Amino acid sequence: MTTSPVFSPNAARETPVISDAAYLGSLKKVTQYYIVTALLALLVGTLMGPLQALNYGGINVYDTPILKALLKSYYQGLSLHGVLNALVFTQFFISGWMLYLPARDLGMRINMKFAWFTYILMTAGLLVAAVPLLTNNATLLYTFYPPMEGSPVFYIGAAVMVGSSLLVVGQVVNMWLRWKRANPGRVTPLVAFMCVATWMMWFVAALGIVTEVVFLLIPWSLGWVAGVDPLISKTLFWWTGHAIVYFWVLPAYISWYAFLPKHAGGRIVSEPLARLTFVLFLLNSTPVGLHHQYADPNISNAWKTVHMFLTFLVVIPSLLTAFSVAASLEDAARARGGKGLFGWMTRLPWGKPMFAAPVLALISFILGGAGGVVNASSTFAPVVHNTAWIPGHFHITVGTATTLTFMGISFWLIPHLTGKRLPSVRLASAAVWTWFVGMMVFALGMHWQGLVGVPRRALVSGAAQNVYKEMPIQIPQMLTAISGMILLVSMLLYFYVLFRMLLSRRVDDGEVSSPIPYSEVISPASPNLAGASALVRYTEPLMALWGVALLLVLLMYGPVLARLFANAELVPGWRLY
Ligand code: HAS
Ligand code: CU1
Repeated sequence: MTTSPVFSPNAARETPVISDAAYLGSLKKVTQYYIVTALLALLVGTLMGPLQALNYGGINVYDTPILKALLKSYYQGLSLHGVLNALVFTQFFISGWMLYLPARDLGMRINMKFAWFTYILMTAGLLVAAVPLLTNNATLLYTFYPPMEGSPVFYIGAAVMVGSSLLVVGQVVNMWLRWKRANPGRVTPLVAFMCVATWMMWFVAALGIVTEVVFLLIPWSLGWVAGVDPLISKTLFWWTGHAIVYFWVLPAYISWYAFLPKHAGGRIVSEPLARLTFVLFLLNSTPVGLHHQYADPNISNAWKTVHMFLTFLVVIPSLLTAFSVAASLEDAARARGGKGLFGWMTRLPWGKPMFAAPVLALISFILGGAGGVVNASSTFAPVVHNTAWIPGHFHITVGTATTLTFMGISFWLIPHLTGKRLPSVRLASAAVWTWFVGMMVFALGMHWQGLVGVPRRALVSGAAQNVYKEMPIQIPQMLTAISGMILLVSMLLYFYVLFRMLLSRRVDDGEVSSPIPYSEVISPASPNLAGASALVRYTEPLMALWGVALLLVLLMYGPVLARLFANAELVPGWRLY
């Protein structure tokens, strides 16, 4: 007698097989190009990091002869650091990650010519923007607020780079719609669902910055119009600028929900809940940007307050994630015999870098998220706004929650894509733990200095800055300087492991030796809409939800921008560098 395997809805998803080896190879190659370009940007960007940390440690290295030859100023170093890490590293990594995942999850063919074209266009935009950045013609920091003016080449390159990401949106949404047509009545698999929702959110978010750069900054920097209204530009910037932080962190959420349970040895708690989280982010990520502008004139307090409450609402999907991912971890630990209220945590595989990286990232995000709620509260905001507290906040959100998770992903994704092997688990682990410790110490030093009143984006270590010598900041300054050195060690370890891996010999095709780490599920979504719960049915129509997201942001920004346009005042540009 033979028994056929029983299909279990709780089983881990099997990646649909792609039999066309040439196509699969090309898909993997383009993904690898995105990821490696991203990591090269991270390498250059993070090299600048210790310089900024030393500045906030009271040590001015920008005056040393070597740096003077390479960088014109502290501000050029800071601009490179911010643009390369926050804008370039993230966008390239995410474009590769969230193109590859849905293509594999849905088993759909994508047009590889278009995929390569998009990669090349994005890279061309980056290279064009890099020229003025490196030659001190776009020392504008990563927010490039006008009336500070840079070379038009910078704005054009940046527009091409960001615009290319919208082509990826088109390609992924198109692939999903084709899958829907081929599979009527089916529920979109979770990973693809999360990717599509994130790309849709990014499209709604990107409209602000694209409008700003294409219609305001490029014509102005080319001298076609007399001036620019700084407040309109800044408002369009933060339309995108808040939601971009979710564009950076949701790809990490995807790995926390879908893959971390597997690394831990546990299960996804609930697919319907994960879908709800992503729909809440799709709807609510963008209409909150005024929490960056509490101090700005000509925006009414009423609208600032509305955006504040909407910000508090967008915390909810992060809290859902916190509870659900913590439950996955507890499930894993108890399955390995973990006991007690907290004792189970000792049973988690802390020595495994693919596990430790995302979990340490999550731990840092508890503090980063709590700090975010402080920033968003209009009563606290005046205390922390524009102080060193803010870089403290974003180094434990994008700098750790996102970056450390992406490092962890690279330890399995690069072997998966290239068929090579992670050369050293110990060194990879050391990189992960030192990144976590370095960032926690950095965040402590910077939050502390911010509370004392040290401003952000200032050459506080400069010889003329005597005022800081009087402040009680010796201890946090010391912590900040030390953290920069810990992070330098971490970076060297990480890139050593990465390059050794990339330069090693290919062993196989990576499909079996390093598969996509799908996890088992405790509470799965039914594969068919007919049998699915209400939560699954209401979250499935992403096209309609996309429309609602767009409408919401128009409602929450329309009146604010209308008033700004009615009072527009064009001012000429400045070059302060
Ligand atoms: Fe923020 C400024 C508010 C999240 C990044 N933010 C910034 C800037 C950046 C940034 C780059 O309201 C600087 C911009 C500039 O240059 O001016 N932020 C928030 C709020 C959230 C938030 C309310 N931020 C992020 C994320 C970022 C990011 C995510 C990047 C990825 N932020 C602000 C505000 C400002 C701001 C103001 C302007 C400040 C000013 O004055 O200029 C929320 O989304 C946070 C919600 C998150 C949580 C945490 C949930 C915890 C989780 C972890 C669970 C842990 C587990 C591990 C499961 C509530 C999910 C357990 C472990 C075991 C071992 C068991
Ligand atoms: Cu924000």
